[in-house]
Amino acid sequence: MTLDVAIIGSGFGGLGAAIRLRRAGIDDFLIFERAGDLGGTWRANTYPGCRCDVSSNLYSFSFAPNPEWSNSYSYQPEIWTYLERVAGDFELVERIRFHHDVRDISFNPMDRLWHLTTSAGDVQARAVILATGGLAEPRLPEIEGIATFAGPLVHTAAWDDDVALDGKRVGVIGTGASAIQVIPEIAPRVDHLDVFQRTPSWILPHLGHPVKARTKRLFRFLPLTQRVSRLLAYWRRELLVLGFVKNPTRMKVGERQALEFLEASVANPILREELTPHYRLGCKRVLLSSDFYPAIGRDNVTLVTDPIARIEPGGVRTRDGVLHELDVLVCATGFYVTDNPIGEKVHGAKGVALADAFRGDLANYKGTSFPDFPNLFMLSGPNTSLGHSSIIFMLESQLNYVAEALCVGLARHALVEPTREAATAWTTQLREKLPSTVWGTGCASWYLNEHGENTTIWPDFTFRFRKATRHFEPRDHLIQS
Ligand code: N01
Repeated sequence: MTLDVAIIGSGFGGLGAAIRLRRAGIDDFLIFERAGDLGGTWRANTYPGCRCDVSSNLYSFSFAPNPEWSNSYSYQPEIWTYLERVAGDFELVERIRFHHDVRDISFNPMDRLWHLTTSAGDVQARAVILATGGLAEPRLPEIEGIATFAGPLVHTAAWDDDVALDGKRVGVIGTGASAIQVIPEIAPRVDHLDVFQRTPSWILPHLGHPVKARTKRLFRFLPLTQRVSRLLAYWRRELLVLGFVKNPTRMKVGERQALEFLEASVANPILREELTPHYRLGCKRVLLSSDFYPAIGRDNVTLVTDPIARIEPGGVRTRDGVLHELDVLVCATGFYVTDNPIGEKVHGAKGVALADAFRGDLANYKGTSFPDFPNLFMLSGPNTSLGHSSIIFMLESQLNYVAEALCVGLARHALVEPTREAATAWTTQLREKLPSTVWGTGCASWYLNEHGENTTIWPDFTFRFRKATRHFEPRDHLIQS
């Protein structure tokens, strides 16, 4: 089978790509999905409390508003349902090949096709859109003895509802975005909860609230009002760039707010000190939660700040020699981001692995395409994630460029790839800019690659990225017919 376009992944990126291709008149595509259902990260992350920290009106496709959001910041089940509805409305379900785990994607210069090896057969395509997402591969911590733990061990992104927590001694490793959502949900159910914190997070109160019936009615009957609400949310978030990027010392305003919130939430001064971050707000992702601090203050919850020495069959032993005895261990320890395994599976015209793009050794063009990877486009590619706003805005921006590039390539039976000069210019200007941003102020975060370079975050206003990707620039590309 030879397709015009193979799309890998059926989350926001893959579905958005399919819709954008159709709008551009490209209809010979299939979506390959390793799981048995669509939705990507919003299908996979089913841990209790999973919720988006960008408001619902902004965290949705611009072309598919949802007047029925029940909360101003949606929980995972509703976002997943939204994606299923979008896939149905745009007649995409029949284009998805479920249980197709893509194991290799290699370009063959002889037939000028991409050859895909999947768990359910091989496919060729003239073009490939990687929509596998940045937060797709759960990372278990590399802690000595982790495999010896005798009880159930679950990662938040591979939650197992069958693991009993009620009345058990449970440990959670991590205090990042997933941890601060799951901890308040499970703390009242368990006998005792040990929270293993390596680095405290900056936390601000969550502003989410149920959406009133009359607001939903308004959005339904006057769709413009929902667009205005989205626009306001968008611009409020763009203002954050003034601190994140332009002048990180401005983040002190947010730090004061967060410290006041901590002080109001946690009475015990020792616990408060343990929860106080000592790096610039924004350097790691800023978290929103109104129930994490109260959960940590519960009688059946212990914040463990002594570093973990190893994991043993009976629990977690910290460096002070204490064994924290556990029945269940929850790892809220994040994802392989800069070292996303998909990069090792994709090989371009010269046999080089795409993973090199993330290691910083290969220049990229607008976070989306790469020299020597003809007709291959990556959504959520290098430096297209956000610390301050909605990734959906970035995906839709990338797709404007991808759709125009594919129209040129497919119409002329041509191979399209960025020139080395254009890719180098793009990558260099970002590298020069990033060290002076908040993400370069000296904390360890998952935004940084193994060399300490930020290959994850877009360091500017998102409307600048929208402008940069609005059109395909022929002079920046090699077009080989
Ligand atoms: O992962 P994380 P996450 N020993 O990498 C700790 C999105 N998301 O799944 O900070 C001990 O943030 C690690 O400690 P440290 C969002 O983009 C969004 O929580 O490295 N601890 C940290 O505390 C988010 O940023 C939402 O010192 C270890 C935690 O584990 C991204 O997903 C909700 C350790 C990992 O935190 C990832 O979030 C959920 C070790 N060996 C996720 N290894 C919302 O929209 C790691 N840790 C709200």
